[in-house]
Amino acid sequence: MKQFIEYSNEVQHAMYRNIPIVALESTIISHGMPYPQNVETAKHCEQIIRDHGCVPATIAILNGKLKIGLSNEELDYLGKTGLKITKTSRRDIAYNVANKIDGATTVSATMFISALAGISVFATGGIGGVHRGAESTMDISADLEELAETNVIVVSAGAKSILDIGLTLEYLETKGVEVIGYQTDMLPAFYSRESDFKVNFRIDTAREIASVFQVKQALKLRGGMLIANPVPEKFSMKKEVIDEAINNAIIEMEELGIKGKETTPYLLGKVVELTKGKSLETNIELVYNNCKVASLISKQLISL
Ligand code: PSU
Ligand code: MN
Repeated sequence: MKQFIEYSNEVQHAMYRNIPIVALESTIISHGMPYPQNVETAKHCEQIIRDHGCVPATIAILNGKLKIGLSNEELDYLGKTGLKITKTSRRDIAYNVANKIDGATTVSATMFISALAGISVFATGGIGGVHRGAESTMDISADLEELAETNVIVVSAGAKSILDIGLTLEYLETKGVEVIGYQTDMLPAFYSRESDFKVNFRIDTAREIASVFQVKQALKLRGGMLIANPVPEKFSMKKEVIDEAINNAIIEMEELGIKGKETTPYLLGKVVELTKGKSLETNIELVYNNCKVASLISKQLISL
């Protein structure tokens, strides 16, 4: 196993010293945001995690290695290469490593690699889920299966309405994944603080989240936990505004015949365009907020 993994010095040091670590994904950099905001956001996420007394571990596949913790140059490379780098979910990992194909890792691949490295907390923006129309397309993100399999806490801002939020929750229920609202009863809808759906459990402190995770591990209840952390009020978008942009983006996507792994990046980009950049600002702020909450949870896990 060791031959495949490469740690940054900062992460390695944190592991020796038992300093809490927070994992970060890299598809959000290459496919989730435009350059240069993607690189600025990635670097600032790392800084927020450090400011909270933790160490960031941004994960990607570079030169045939599963990299845990990236340099600023590597973050620049991912951001500048953008859509040209391979979006890597669980199914792509072995092929990319064997063929030394660089890959930006999605939530599923990042969870898998985090668990290999013994990292239990991961901050992202939004997870993939059951897409609208999945009854006929079967487009269901590998992120959901990963949550069912892999013991990592994922801090997200809920599910966005490019997905079918109701079906996504049903899928997670079937797979035994608990959806926990951090200081909220309602599932946030990514760009806005509320959706029409409730979370399974509301938990108000990082300590209680950490203790539920600890019990889950002690019971050998396999699988991750999804923490839904609403975007701060100040940056929340009006539901009507964002829903209209998403509906229009989906219509254009269908006209263009875009499918499969291109779906999520296309919709995110189109929504930024249709909202004249407002959705990007909200996206960036909600990721920062998730980095903060993930840091609080990671610290509690170490002290329990
Ligand atoms: N949602 C976002 N930004 C992102 C993604 C989702 O707001 O960058 C990325 C994540 O990496 C997620 C992936 O794991 O898209 C899901 O892709 P798919 O729907 O193809 O499984
Ligand atoms: Mn998909």
